[in-house]
Amino acid sequence: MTIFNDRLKLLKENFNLNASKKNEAVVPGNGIFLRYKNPVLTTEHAPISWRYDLNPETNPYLMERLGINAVLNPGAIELNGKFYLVARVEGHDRKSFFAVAESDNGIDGFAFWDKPCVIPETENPDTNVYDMRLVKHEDGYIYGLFCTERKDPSAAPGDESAAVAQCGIVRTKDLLNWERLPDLKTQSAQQRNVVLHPEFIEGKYALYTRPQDSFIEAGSGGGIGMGFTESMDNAVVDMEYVIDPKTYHTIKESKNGQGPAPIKTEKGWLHVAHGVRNTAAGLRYVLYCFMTSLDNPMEVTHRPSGYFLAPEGEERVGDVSNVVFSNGLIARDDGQVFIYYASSDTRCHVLTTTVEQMVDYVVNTPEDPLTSAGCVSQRIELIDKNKKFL
Ligand code: M1P
Repeated sequence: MTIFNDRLKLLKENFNLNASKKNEAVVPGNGIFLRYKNPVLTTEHAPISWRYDLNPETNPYLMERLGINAVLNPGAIELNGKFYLVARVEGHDRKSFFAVAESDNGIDGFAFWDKPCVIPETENPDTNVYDMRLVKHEDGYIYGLFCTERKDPSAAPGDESAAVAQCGIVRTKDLLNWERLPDLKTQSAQQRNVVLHPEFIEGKYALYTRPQDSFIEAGSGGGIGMGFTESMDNAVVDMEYVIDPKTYHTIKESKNGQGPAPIKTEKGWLHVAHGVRNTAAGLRYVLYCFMTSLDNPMEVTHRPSGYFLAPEGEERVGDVSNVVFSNGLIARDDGQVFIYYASSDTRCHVLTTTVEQMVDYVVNTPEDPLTSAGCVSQRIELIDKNKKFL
């Protein structure tokens, strides 16, 4: 009994210590956003009751029975002044599930609700679900679009890793009760990173998609697409129009994907997305931004060059190293912006900024000239303009 009691005391102390950790902005930052010292949500935030059998008779050593491997890629939403994340929680068993965590200030104090979300299944059960994008649509529902993964039925015998990724859809009013709708139907073999645009466009629901040929590779597909559906009760996109293609010798040369739903600003729809390139050390995921027109959300109006955020320091290491990925963002009425991102598929962080700063960054940062010579001229032009200020 003493092993059990001693361990339980230590586990509770550690949990409470982690839960009460205050966060701090890392100053001076880059003028675009502030990073924070601590991640906002990690495996350490998973309640003890999710991981341990707390009955001393059946678990005298107080062993961890159902471990949590990672807490990553959270969708985000503000409701009644509170910050909610719907995180992807991955068990030691490699399966992910969704769980809601809430905080009063969005930068620390995130606590998981008592139990993970119960997401109903369709007649074709999901093997794995992940990366939910939450959107308050003007139709009055909160939609959660996520990736549903199932074994590829055409996998060769012995191939136990080939999978088909498609877009699963749920809706809710309270993040507690989730109504499952049929999966999105598109012409693409694989779909990940599907995001609902928050407003109707010409009376239709608009979706950002990512047509892709195979599970990992974009292949001849790729790019951020846009498609339209009459209804979300049986969502069908017949045509996907690529609005932001992957591009040779850039941070999105292998593939890219829409992050959270875009923010509506006076200058246009402001997007945060991820771009991927391949290296000798594997894929490198960074975040980048772009803006689309308010009149025509399929038209990209601004493309600041390079990345907005790349993994730094300990963010560079984890289950899938050299990755930052974002599918959650909260833009408050007072102009403050909280961008949630995960590093290396392992833990969740926050960046804070404002709509004003983001718009300035996107509108006034020059575009990538796409060649070394072009980049040199661009930099010399900046240096020359700066001379009178030195
Ligand atoms: O491992 C990095 C990311 O890989 C996938 O993103 P994409 O579809 O753009 O390749 C997703 O599995 C994502 O969850 C993961 O973070």
